[in-house]
Amino acid sequence: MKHHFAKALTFLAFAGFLTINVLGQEGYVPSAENLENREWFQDNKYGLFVHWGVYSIMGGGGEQGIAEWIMERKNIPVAQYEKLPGFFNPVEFDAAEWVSMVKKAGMKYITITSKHHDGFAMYDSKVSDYNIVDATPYGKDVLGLLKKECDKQGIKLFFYHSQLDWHHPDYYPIGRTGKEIEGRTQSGDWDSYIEYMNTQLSELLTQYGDIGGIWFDGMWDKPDADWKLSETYALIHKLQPGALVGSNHHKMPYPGEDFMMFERDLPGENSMGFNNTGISDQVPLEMCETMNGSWGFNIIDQNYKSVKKLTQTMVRAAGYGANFLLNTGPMPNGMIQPENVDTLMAIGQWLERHGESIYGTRKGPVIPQEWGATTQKGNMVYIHVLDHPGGTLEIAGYKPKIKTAQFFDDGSDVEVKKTKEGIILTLPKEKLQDIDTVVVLELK
Ligand code: FHN
Repeated sequence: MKHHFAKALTFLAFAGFLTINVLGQEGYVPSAENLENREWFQDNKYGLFVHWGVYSIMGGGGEQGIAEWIMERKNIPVAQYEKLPGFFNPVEFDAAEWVSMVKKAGMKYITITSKHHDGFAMYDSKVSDYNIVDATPYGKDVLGLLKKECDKQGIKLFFYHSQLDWHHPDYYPIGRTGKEIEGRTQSGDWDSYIEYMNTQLSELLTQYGDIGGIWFDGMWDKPDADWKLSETYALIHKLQPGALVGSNHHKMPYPGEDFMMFERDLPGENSMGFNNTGISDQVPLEMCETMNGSWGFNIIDQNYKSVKKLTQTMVRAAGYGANFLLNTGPMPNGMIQPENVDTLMAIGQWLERHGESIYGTRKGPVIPQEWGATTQKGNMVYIHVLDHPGGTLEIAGYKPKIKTAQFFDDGSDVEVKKTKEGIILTLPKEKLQDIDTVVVLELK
């Protein structure tokens, strides 16, 4: 049945009735290395998202809600925006410092923008001079420097790569964003754009050794275009069979994608209005979140989420079996915003103490509820009580048999009663922790 359906689609596509543009890499079978990396990914749980580019110089232009989109939001003509690289000189950038901060934060990988929607490459690209090495006074390949340091300190590096491009002349017809930007292309060859993008991806996959994967974004700009995902995904998997491919297209994963991401929403939630597709049970999951309200550097955005809020979001994500990718927008001088460093260090301290209940776990026997979440590793179940006044906590739907139950923090016993619906825990008020009261259950 499936086979006939695929054949019919192929026929329609050849006959010109339909453009097959969303089916991904048909017939994709992940390599053993890829499957291993998916396990690594799920075990390691927590990474740093980095939105850094020439837009950082503008710091959002003094407006909330603007950062890496400033070219679009302020309709900066292409010719004027092209002056920005001339001012980009992040002399304080210190890859070793970034990576050791990441390690102290308890993060295990970094996902950094190799190119955002403005089309500027943050690495040494040979197919366009519109890159950090050729077009800025800084002249150094920050991705290369970061990769070397990541290798040294045992951190994996992923690249965020925007498929949407407000700068490239072959990104034509233009999509639904950036229509008012003066100087954008009036004609162009879409196939050449895809070739350009694939060549940049080949550079990213061959110039820096093994990378963690590619985090795509921007397909939503032209939902009906033929993105030739099959070609792009096959190329990536050929060059680095272990690299994980994911795309922020806000749909269920297409064949050839190795993980699924949720932007500023826990899996299954849809406060942003675009995460309404359900949760894949085929590939690892990841949720990304900002520390304030911006991805890139915004000089006035002081809307910082608390350490408690972010830690609890990470725990809830883990309760869905999802990774947490927490974002920072480095400043134009190359330093991480000090407020972000403080937050990262505080979450790191929590993880240093409670990491056992997060790293190496998968989602637990009960999906996240108002009161908290559960995670599981082998015969250990971790009940994360995040929001509860103390007293009795009924966990409906809990089934596994329990041998011992203890508070993670002081090892004292927890009273557990089995009921028809699940279990009831007794949580004396004095045992409650501000961020997360972890109860460890050893299973029979
Ligand atoms: O437009 C981008 C945005 O700038 C940022 O990169 C986020 C990160 O998930 N994704 C897009 C919006 O969906």
